[in-house]
Amino acid sequence: MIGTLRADPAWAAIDLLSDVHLHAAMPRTFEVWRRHLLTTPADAVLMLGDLFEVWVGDDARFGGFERDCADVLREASSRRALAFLPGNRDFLVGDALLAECGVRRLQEPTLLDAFGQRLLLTHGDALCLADTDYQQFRRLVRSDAWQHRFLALPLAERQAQARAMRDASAAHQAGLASEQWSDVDDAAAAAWLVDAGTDVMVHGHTHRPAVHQLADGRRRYVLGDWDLDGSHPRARMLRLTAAGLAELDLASGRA
Ligand SMILES: [Mn+2]
Repeated sequence: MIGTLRADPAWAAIDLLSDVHLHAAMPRTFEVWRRHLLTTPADAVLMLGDLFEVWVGDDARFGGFERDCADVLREASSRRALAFLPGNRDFLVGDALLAECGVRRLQEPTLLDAFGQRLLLTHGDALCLADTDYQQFRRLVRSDAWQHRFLALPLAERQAQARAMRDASAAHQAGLASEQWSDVDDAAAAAWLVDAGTDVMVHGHTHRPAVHQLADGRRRYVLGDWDLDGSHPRARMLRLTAAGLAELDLASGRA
Protein backbone atom coordinates (compact mmCIF):
# COMPACT_ATOMS: atom_id res chain seq x y z
CA MET A 1 0.00 0.00 0.00
CA ILE A 2 1.64 3.21 -1.20
CA GLY A 3 0.83 6.46 0.57
CA THR A 4 0.64 9.75 -1.26
CA LEU A 5 1.74 13.27 -0.45
CA ARG A 6 0.76 16.06 -2.81
CA ALA A 7 2.74 19.25 -2.36
CA ASP A 8 0.80 22.37 -1.48
CA PRO A 9 0.62 24.56 -4.63
CA ALA A 10 2.18 27.40 -2.64
CA TRP A 11 5.35 25.42 -1.85
CA ALA A 12 8.58 26.16 -3.73
CA ALA A 13 11.05 23.82 -1.98
CA ILE A 14 10.94 20.58 0.00
CA ASP A 15 13.82 19.28 2.13
CA LEU A 16 14.38 15.52 2.28
CA LEU A 17 16.55 14.11 5.03
CA SER A 18 16.99 10.90 7.03
CA ASP A 19 19.29 9.17 9.49
CA VAL A 20 19.92 12.15 11.75
CA HIS A 21 20.10 9.62 14.60
CA LEU A 22 19.28 12.23 17.24
CA HIS A 23 20.83 11.21 20.55
CA ALA A 24 21.59 13.00 23.81
CA ALA A 25 25.28 12.14 23.40
CA MET A 26 25.44 14.06 20.08
CA PRO A 27 24.69 17.69 21.01
CA ARG A 28 26.19 19.28 17.87
CA THR A 29 24.08 17.08 15.62
CA PHE A 30 20.99 18.05 17.61
CA GLU A 31 21.89 21.74 17.33
CA VAL A 32 22.43 21.66 13.55
CA TRP A 33 19.17 19.74 13.11
CA ARG A 34 17.32 22.21 15.39
CA ARG A 35 18.67 25.23 13.54
CA HIS A 36 17.89 23.69 10.18
CA LEU A 37 14.28 22.89 11.03
CA LEU A 38 13.73 26.38 12.37
CA THR A 39 15.49 28.33 9.62
CA THR A 40 15.46 26.34 6.36
CA PRO A 41 14.02 28.30 3.43
CA ALA A 42 12.10 25.17 2.42
CA ASP A 43 8.32 25.07 2.81
CA ALA A 44 8.34 21.48 4.03
CA VAL A 45 10.80 19.09 5.66
CA LEU A 46 10.22 15.38 5.09
CA MET A 47 12.14 13.19 7.55
CA LEU A 48 12.52 9.71 6.09
CA GLY A 49 13.31 7.61 9.13
CA ASP A 50 15.96 7.14 11.80
CA LEU A 51 15.41 10.72 12.85
CA PHE A 52 16.00 9.31 16.34
CA GLU A 53 18.81 6.93 17.26
CA VAL A 54 16.19 5.12 19.26
CA TRP A 55 12.54 5.68 20.16
CA VAL A 56 11.00 3.28 22.67
CA GLY A 57 7.54 4.80 22.94
CA ASP A 58 5.86 8.19 23.03
CA ASP A 59 5.80 8.27 26.85
CA ALA A 60 9.52 9.12 26.59
CA ARG A 61 8.55 12.53 25.21
CA PHE A 62 7.77 13.99 28.62
CA GLY A 63 11.34 14.34 29.76
CA GLY A 64 14.98 14.78 28.95
CA PHE A 65 16.38 14.74 25.43
CA GLU A 66 13.18 13.41 23.87
CA ARG A 67 11.30 16.41 25.22
CA ASP A 68 13.91 18.74 23.71
CA CYS A 69 13.38 17.05 20.33
CA ALA A 70 9.59 17.31 20.63
CA ASP A 71 9.91 21.01 21.45
CA VAL A 72 11.93 21.58 18.26
CA LEU A 73 9.38 19.71 16.14
CA ARG A 74 6.50 21.69 17.66
CA GLU A 75 8.15 25.04 17.07
CA ALA A 76 9.28 24.14 13.54
CA SER A 77 5.83 22.88 12.55
CA SER A 78 4.41 26.32 13.35
CA ARG A 79 6.66 27.71 10.58
CA ARG A 80 6.54 25.02 7.88
CA ALA A 81 5.09 21.61 7.09
CA LEU A 82 6.82 18.64 8.70
CA ALA A 83 6.37 14.96 7.88
CA PHE A 84 7.88 11.77 9.24
CA LEU A 85 8.28 8.32 7.75
CA PRO A 86 9.43 5.68 10.27
CA GLY A 87 12.84 4.01 10.11
CA ASN A 88 14.19 0.91 11.78
CA ARG A 89 15.29 2.88 14.88
CA ASP A 90 12.17 4.96 15.37
CA PHE A 91 9.27 2.90 14.04
CA LEU A 92 7.71 3.18 17.51
CA VAL A 93 7.13 6.90 17.06
CA GLY A 94 3.40 7.09 17.66
CA ASP A 95 0.49 9.28 16.72
CA ALA A 96 0.61 11.02 20.11
CA LEU A 97 4.05 12.51 19.47
CA LEU A 98 3.29 13.40 15.86
CA ALA A 99 -0.09 14.97 16.62
CA GLU A 100 1.26 17.02 19.54
CA CYS A 101 4.15 18.27 17.43
CA GLY A 102 2.17 18.98 14.27
CA VAL A 103 4.04 16.38 12.20
CA ARG A 104 2.27 14.46 9.46
CA ARG A 105 2.87 10.70 9.27
CA LEU A 106 3.95 9.30 5.91
CA GLN A 107 3.17 5.73 4.88
CA GLU A 108 6.06 3.41 4.03
CA PRO A 109 6.51 4.00 1.10
CA THR A 110 4.99 7.33 0.00
CA LEU A 111 4.69 8.78 -3.48
CA LEU A 112 5.50 12.49 -3.34
CA ASP A 113 3.89 14.56 -6.08
CA ALA A 114 5.55 17.97 -6.22
CA PHE A 115 6.48 20.54 -8.87
CA GLY A 116 5.48 18.18 -11.67
CA GLN A 117 7.75 15.42 -10.32
CA ARG A 118 6.85 12.13 -8.69
CA LEU A 119 9.30 10.62 -6.17
CA LEU A 120 8.89 7.41 -4.24
CA LEU A 121 10.05 7.97 -0.65
CA THR A 122 11.08 5.13 1.65
CA HIS A 123 13.41 4.62 4.59
CA GLY A 124 15.07 1.79 2.66
CA ASP A 125 15.46 -1.00 5.21
CA ALA A 126 12.57 -3.01 3.72
CA LEU A 127 14.57 -3.22 0.46
CA CYS A 128 17.74 -4.68 2.00
CA LEU A 129 16.65 -8.18 1.06
CA ALA A 130 20.04 -9.92 1.26
CA ASP A 131 20.02 -9.47 5.04
CA THR A 132 17.47 -12.18 5.70
CA ASP A 133 18.12 -12.13 9.48
CA TYR A 134 17.21 -8.46 9.55
CA GLN A 135 14.10 -8.97 7.41
CA GLN A 136 12.93 -11.65 9.83
CA PHE A 137 13.61 -9.34 12.79
CA ARG A 138 11.78 -6.53 10.97
CA ARG A 139 8.66 -8.65 10.45
CA LEU A 140 8.69 -9.51 14.16
CA VAL A 141 9.09 -6.00 15.56
CA ARG A 142 6.64 -4.47 13.08
CA SER A 143 3.90 -6.87 14.17
CA ASP A 144 1.09 -5.50 16.34
CA ALA A 145 1.58 -8.32 18.83
CA TRP A 146 5.28 -7.55 19.43
CA GLN A 147 4.70 -3.82 19.66
CA HIS A 148 1.78 -4.25 22.05
CA ARG A 149 3.92 -6.44 24.33
CA PHE A 150 6.97 -4.16 24.14
CA LEU A 151 5.05 -0.94 24.78
CA ALA A 152 3.44 -2.51 27.86
CA LEU A 153 6.87 -2.79 29.53
CA PRO A 154 8.05 -0.06 31.91
CA LEU A 155 9.93 2.76 30.15
CA ALA A 156 13.24 1.94 31.85
CA GLU A 157 12.98 -1.69 30.77
CA ARG A 158 12.29 -0.67 27.15
CA GLN A 159 15.27 1.69 27.23
CA ALA A 160 17.50 -1.10 28.56
CA GLN A 161 16.33 -3.53 25.87
CA ALA A 162 16.87 -0.91 23.16
CA ARG A 163 20.44 -0.31 24.41
CA ALA A 164 21.13 -4.05 24.28
CA MET A 165 19.78 -4.24 20.71
CA ARG A 166 21.90 -1.27 19.62
CA ASP A 167 25.02 -2.81 21.17
CA ALA A 168 24.34 -6.14 19.45
CA SER A 169 23.77 -4.41 16.12
CA ALA A 170 26.99 -2.37 16.47
CA ALA A 171 28.96 -5.50 17.38
CA HIS A 172 27.53 -7.32 14.37
CA GLN A 173 28.40 -4.45 12.01
CA ALA A 174 31.92 -4.11 13.49
CA GLY A 175 32.59 -7.70 12.48
CA LEU A 176 31.83 -7.00 8.80
CA ALA A 177 33.80 -5.23 6.09
CA SER A 178 31.92 -2.18 4.82
CA GLU A 179 31.16 -3.86 1.48
CA GLN A 180 29.38 -6.60 3.46
CA TRP A 181 26.94 -4.12 5.00
CA SER A 182 23.50 -4.73 3.67
CA ASP A 183 22.40 -2.58 0.76
CA VAL A 184 19.20 -1.91 -1.12
CA ASP A 185 18.34 -4.54 -3.71
CA ASP A 186 18.19 -2.78 -7.08
CA ALA A 187 15.68 -5.23 -8.60
CA ALA A 188 13.33 -4.79 -5.65
CA ALA A 189 13.73 -1.01 -5.83
CA ALA A 190 12.88 -1.11 -9.55
CA ALA A 191 9.80 -3.25 -8.83
CA TRP A 192 8.61 -0.72 -6.24
CA LEU A 193 9.08 2.07 -8.80
CA VAL A 194 7.06 0.16 -11.40
CA ASP A 195 4.29 -0.35 -8.83
CA ALA A 196 4.31 3.35 -7.98
CA GLY A 197 4.36 4.39 -11.63
CA THR A 198 7.44 6.58 -11.33
CA ASP A 199 11.17 6.51 -12.06
CA VAL A 200 12.80 8.14 -9.03
CA MET A 201 13.28 6.78 -5.52
CA VAL A 202 14.73 8.61 -2.51
CA HIS A 203 15.74 6.61 0.53
CA GLY A 204 18.14 6.59 3.47
CA HIS A 205 19.14 3.86 5.90
CA THR A 206 22.35 2.64 4.26
CA HIS A 207 24.39 5.78 5.07
CA ARG A 208 25.91 5.58 1.58
CA PRO A 209 24.83 8.78 -0.16
CA ALA A 210 24.83 8.34 -3.93
CA VAL A 211 22.74 8.45 -7.07
CA HIS A 212 22.33 5.02 -8.62
CA GLN A 213 21.24 4.66 -12.24
CA LEU A 214 18.95 1.67 -12.59
CA ALA A 215 17.70 0.03 -15.79
CA ASP A 216 15.23 1.86 -18.04
CA GLY A 217 16.24 5.32 -16.88
CA ARG A 218 15.21 4.78 -13.27
CA ARG A 219 17.22 6.43 -10.49
CA ARG A 220 17.75 5.76 -6.80
CA TYR A 221 18.92 8.68 -4.62
CA VAL A 222 20.46 7.70 -1.29
CA LEU A 223 20.45 10.21 1.56
CA GLY A 224 23.40 10.38 3.97
CA ASP A 225 23.45 10.18 7.74
CA TRP A 226 24.20 13.14 10.01
CA ASP A 227 27.08 13.34 12.46
CA LEU A 228 28.39 16.71 13.60
CA ASP A 229 29.96 15.29 16.75
CA GLY A 230 32.48 12.82 15.31
CA SER A 231 35.68 13.25 13.33
CA HIS A 232 33.95 13.32 9.90
CA PRO A 233 31.28 16.02 10.20
CA ARG A 234 28.44 15.49 7.75
CA ALA A 235 24.79 16.42 7.37
CA ARG A 236 23.77 15.74 3.82
CA MET A 237 20.29 16.17 2.48
CA LEU A 238 18.38 16.74 -0.74
CA ARG A 239 16.25 19.73 -1.64
CA LEU A 240 13.50 19.33 -4.21
CA THR A 241 12.40 22.34 -6.27
CA ALA A 242 10.89 22.80 -9.71
CA ALA A 243 14.47 22.44 -11.01
CA GLY A 244 14.80 18.93 -9.53
CA LEU A 245 16.82 17.47 -6.67
CA ALA A 246 19.89 19.29 -5.34
CA GLU A 247 22.40 18.00 -2.79
CA LEU A 248 23.24 20.05 0.27
CA ASP A 249 25.68 19.43 3.10
CA LEU A 250 24.93 21.45 6.20
CA ALA A 251 28.29 20.40 7.69
CA SER A 252 30.23 22.24 4.98
CA GLY A 253 28.14 25.37 5.08
CA ARG A 254 27.04 24.90 1.49
CA ALA A 255 23.39 25.23 2.45
MN1 LIG B 1 17.89 2.88 9.17
